[in-house]
Amino acid sequence: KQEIRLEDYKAPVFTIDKIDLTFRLHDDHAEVEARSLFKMHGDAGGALQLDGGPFMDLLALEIDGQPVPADQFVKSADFLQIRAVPKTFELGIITKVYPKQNTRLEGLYFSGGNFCTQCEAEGFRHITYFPDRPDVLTRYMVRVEADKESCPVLLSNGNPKESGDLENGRHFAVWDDPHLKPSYLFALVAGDLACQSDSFRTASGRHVELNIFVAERDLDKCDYAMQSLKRAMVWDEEEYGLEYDLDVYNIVAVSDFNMGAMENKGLNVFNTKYVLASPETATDADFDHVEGVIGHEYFHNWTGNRVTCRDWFQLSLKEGLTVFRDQEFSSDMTSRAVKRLDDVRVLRMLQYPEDAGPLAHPVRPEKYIEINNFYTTTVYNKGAEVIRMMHCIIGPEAFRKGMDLYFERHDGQAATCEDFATAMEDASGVDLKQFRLWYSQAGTPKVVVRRERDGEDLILTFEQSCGASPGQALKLPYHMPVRVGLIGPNGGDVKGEIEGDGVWSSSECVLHLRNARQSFRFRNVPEGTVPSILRGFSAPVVLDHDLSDDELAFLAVQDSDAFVRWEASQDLFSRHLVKQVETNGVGHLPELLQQVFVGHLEDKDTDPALIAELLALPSEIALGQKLDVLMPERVHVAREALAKALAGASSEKIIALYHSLTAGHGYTLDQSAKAARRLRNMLLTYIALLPDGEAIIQAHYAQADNMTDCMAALTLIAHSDFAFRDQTLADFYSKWQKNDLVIDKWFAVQAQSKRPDTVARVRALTEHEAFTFNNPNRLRSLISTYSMLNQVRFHEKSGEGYRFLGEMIAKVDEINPQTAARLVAPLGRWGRVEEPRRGFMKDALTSVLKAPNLSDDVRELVEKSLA
Ligand code: B3K
Ligand code: ZN
Repeated sequence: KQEIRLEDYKAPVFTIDKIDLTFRLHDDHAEVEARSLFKMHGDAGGALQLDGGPFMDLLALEIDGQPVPADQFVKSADFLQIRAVPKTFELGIITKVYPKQNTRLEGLYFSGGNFCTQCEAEGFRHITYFPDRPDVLTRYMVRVEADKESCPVLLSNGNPKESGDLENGRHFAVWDDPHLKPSYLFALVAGDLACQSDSFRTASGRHVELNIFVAERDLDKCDYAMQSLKRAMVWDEEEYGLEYDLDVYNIVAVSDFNMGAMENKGLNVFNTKYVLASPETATDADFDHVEGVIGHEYFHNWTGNRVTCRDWFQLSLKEGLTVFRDQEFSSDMTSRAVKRLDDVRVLRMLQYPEDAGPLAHPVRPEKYIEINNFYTTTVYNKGAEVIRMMHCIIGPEAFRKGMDLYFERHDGQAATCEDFATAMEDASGVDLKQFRLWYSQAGTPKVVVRRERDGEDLILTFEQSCGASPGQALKLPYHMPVRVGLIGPNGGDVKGEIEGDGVWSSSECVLHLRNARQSFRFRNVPEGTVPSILRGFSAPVVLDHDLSDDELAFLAVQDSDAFVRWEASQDLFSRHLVKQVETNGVGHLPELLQQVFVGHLEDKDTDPALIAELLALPSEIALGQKLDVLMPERVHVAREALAKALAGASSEKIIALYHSLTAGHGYTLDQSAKAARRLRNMLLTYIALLPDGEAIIQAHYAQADNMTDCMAALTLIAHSDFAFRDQTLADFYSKWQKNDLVIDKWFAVQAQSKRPDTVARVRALTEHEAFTFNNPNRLRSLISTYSMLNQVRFHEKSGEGYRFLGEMIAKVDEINPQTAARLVAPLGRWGRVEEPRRGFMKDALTSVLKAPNLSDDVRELVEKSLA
């Protein structure tokens, strides 16, 4: 497959006024008739090339009702070219496809007894021949015909127009989407689905029918998704003045799905994981994810659908922006401070390694071989940080004006990241020329800040740099917003006076860092004041500061900014742990760490959910990132030792707080009940390290009346040597074996276990009766959890973890290339480890390349990972 380049972009030479699609669905195949009205512009030379795929048959090809003679067109595995077409014409195509044989889950496929589609990014070309690119927008009218008994529900985009019975027990439905859309937003669903309905009245009075379609047995698990949808609809009206624009909003949950969900116009298709939730089967984190993803897909209706992308290089235009919108929505629905920590943690755990490794690419990539490989954490999560920085730089009011201007200019169009930045610039009057480097340069910038006293003044000097990444040796300095506060000697924000580029609000200021080296002078700063730097994680960078341990301990307790408070605690723990790892020591527990830890335990004024995070030690992955060479075993041992020492030193306080949170807490989904569970389950991780921990964990498991508490205990049990370990896992399995999403958790806890036998157990689990290579959720729950989240057990010195992953990639690739490609990244991190691990990782990659019929998806990532 050929590399596609941003610089080669050419606008289409035609428009399509409308397309009429008829789907005749049958048990073992589907026939698709497409009639499109083409208008050619200028002199295109008379030829027309359409995208296609290798898995469909062409049954008929007509222009204005006349068959196109065989010598007048060429068909290959991925396109159809008609030699000469008139200026305007109706193109008629009939194709035949095989949904039940489609294990790639792209195009039209069959999942859990239902037909469904996935067209982003390039799935529509596997349904019919079409210019399958996001800048070709047209009007869709879709007729679906199927057997009435097996497929009572027939859905497509837009509004329902007509339906009725046909001969032979068949029936049909016609759907009309009045909004122009690109082919990637097309969707069809047909099957035997139950439905939960509700309704919504928009601010301007439009009545919208809301439906969530699921398997009959899951009908009792849709409430939270429905409530989340209505909350998202209200939020977008209030925050952005954006209303829904059709008469119906349909959501369908399917169990075999390559990603989280898909924002098809008026017909979102969701992974069941992000729709189904009940207290017995879903954790609090699952509920939050349902709300976030429901919001995300809903917000795409404007940022993605009404304004779409000109080409796939602009993917972050819709994804970065929509992630930013869903993060803000969740912040408003839950706790802003804790949500920010969760998002920063995800960014550092997933995006930073990507940005530092062989697969690094800019938020707006410049070339790709397989576009599905670019639905990355860089495009999504770093893309959201880019939007967040613009929001910080120009301020919330100008940002809202910029959004209005963006919709005013580009509604109904396919736009670019440049268009978005220009709208923000025009609305705010702020020059974002230098800021645009965030779109084009890859890599995580490093910012070093040093302090200096000059009489009464404090001077902060910042130095920014960014290491080389593939194809980009040298980087220019970024424009980054650095939120800074000053914490006075007695705690509390000090209002400062600043010289140069930065304005104080009540308690802080935003410094605009633009140069490689830049100083800021703060006037009349009292002795003993500690700067609070990068509040709210205002720029996605790695920060290096010169604060002492005592100053970190001070900020960990006193800072009014939750992010800096948390970060100071984490830094304090990390400093100690990195020293332990580097010296291979398991030293005593430093007094200061214990004091800070106890301070958090005794803090009665802070949200318990935030306390839980303040008490958490940095993850093994986060610690690994702080080392020049990853030493996975030492990291694991040092972290366990510190946790054990902290637990031991405060055991009574921990157990008392744990029990105080148990009392009087019936299960609810209120923020306060969720926060209490979060803290209580964090305390349980320390209790697990105490001599009498076993009994408490066993009781916690036995008494759990919800999945959050149940999983908290089961995770610890899966790590342990407790005598009841195997029996508990077996009981859990038999209790939940009919619930796929819960069984995914059962696989995941075992994949996360730090026990030395984990790699062998994970391998054995691939032979388990409940394991299947055909379901992406199941693959991720076992294989991705193991290879991405279990650092110490994946990096077994024997190389067994790497070999296992290599074998799995090759095996999954035969079934589902997109999902196989998503397993590759951990093997590309060989630059972080020493021999013999390094060689074993490269061997595993090389062995994947030897697989027969390797997909372009996997090949692209493996080759880049080896480079
Ligand atoms: N836009 C889809 C992602 C499609 C991925 C195709 N490989 C989901 C989302 O971001 O909302
Ligand atoms: Zn999205």
